[in-house]
This record gives sequence, C-alpha cells and structure tokens, in this order.
Amino acid sequence: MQIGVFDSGIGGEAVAARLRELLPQAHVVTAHDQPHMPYGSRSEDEVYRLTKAAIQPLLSAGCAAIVLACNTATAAAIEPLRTDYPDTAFVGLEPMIKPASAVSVTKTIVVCATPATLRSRRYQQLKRDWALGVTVIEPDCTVWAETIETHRADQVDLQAVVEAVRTHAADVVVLACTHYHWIKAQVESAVGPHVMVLEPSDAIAAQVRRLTAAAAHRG
Ligand code: DGN
Repeated sequence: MQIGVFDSGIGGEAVAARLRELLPQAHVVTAHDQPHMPYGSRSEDEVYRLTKAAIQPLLSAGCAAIVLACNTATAAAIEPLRTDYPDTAFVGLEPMIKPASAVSVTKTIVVCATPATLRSRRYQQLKRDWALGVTVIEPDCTVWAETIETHRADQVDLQAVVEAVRTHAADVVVLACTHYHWIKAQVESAVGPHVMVLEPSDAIAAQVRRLTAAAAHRG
C-alpha cells in the first residue's frame, strides 16, 4: 500500500519516519512545498490552494491514503480535500488538546502552534469540545517553523514557552506543529521534568496503521 505524507517542509519527515518503522510493508512517499513555506501565517484559503497543488504528486502516485502531517494544512484544507477527492483517505493532525486536558493536573496547558492553526475554526472547536475548565495558554511561536526549516533549530527562542509554563503553572505543553518535533528535546529541557511535552508522530502512525489494517481486512 502506498501512503503519502505531506507537510509544507521538514515537519512531515518525523511522521514519515515513524510510519516507515511501524509499517515496513507500506511504501511511504513524501511531498513538501518549500517554496511557499511557512504556511503558518497564510490565510485559510491560500493554505487550501497550496496544499491541493502540493499533494498532486501523491495523488498521481496512487496513494490510497494521504497524511496531512501539518496542523496548519489540516485545519485549513482537510475538509475541502475530502470533498475534492472522495476516493482518497485523508488523515489529519490536530493539536492534542484532548489528551493534554485529560492529563493536566493543574488544568493549565500551553499550546505551541502556528498563527493559522490557532485562529482556525477547527482549533477553536477543539478547545470548546475538550478544554472545558482548562486554561489554554498560546505563546507566540510565529517564527519557530521557519527557524527550524532553515536548519537553525538550536536558535529557536523558547522564552515565551518557559514564561507561560512558570507564570501559569502549566503542566503540559502541546507541540501542535510538526516542525516542533525537531525541538522536542529542547522544549523538554527548557520547561523541566515536571512538565509533559506532547507530540503526535506516534499517535498519527498508529492511526494510519489501523486504517491500513482495516483496508487490508476489507480486501
Ligand atoms: N508543519 C506545519 C504545521 O504542523 O502546522 C506548519 C509549518 C509552516 O509552514 N508554518
């Protein structure tokens, strides 16, 4: 089975790597859109149009499932893409608000995401559905993805996150942009051992594994 993985840049690589580990029999192909990266400050319509254009090689390659390994693209594009391509299974990534809210003891969580993800309707709905009684702090991470994409991950300024955690006694940090996978260890060491840092590569790989198992079962 051919599985496509899309992200504007290197954010999808961590998800693709995990998929290759978990599903060695699947053929995982990736697509990026570096010329238009970062997506995080673009409008919803622009992100939809760019994502649709960038996944064409995956569709032409016959991918039965396409993972939008990008929170920004999922928020803006997954619904219209499902309508555009009903024969393709689209798997999206969403900020891990539900597990973060469930596991938080202080009932305060920090969500790191792009501006486009934070202002999306899908994200606002996630908060309404799963963060009842939970305070959600959203520090400014606008330049993170681009800094990571341009191989300067060691220069990402984590001050706003550290301050958010300390000031509000948050005990969970959600990394809600796939680029941030590459700085997970940095974030963990900056916020300290009592703060849990959540990142979705494993969860998304497990979801794709279920999907492929169900497809194989159906024959
Ligand atoms: N990796 C993308 C995400 O998960 O939102 C965003 C990267 C970007 O283009 N800003």
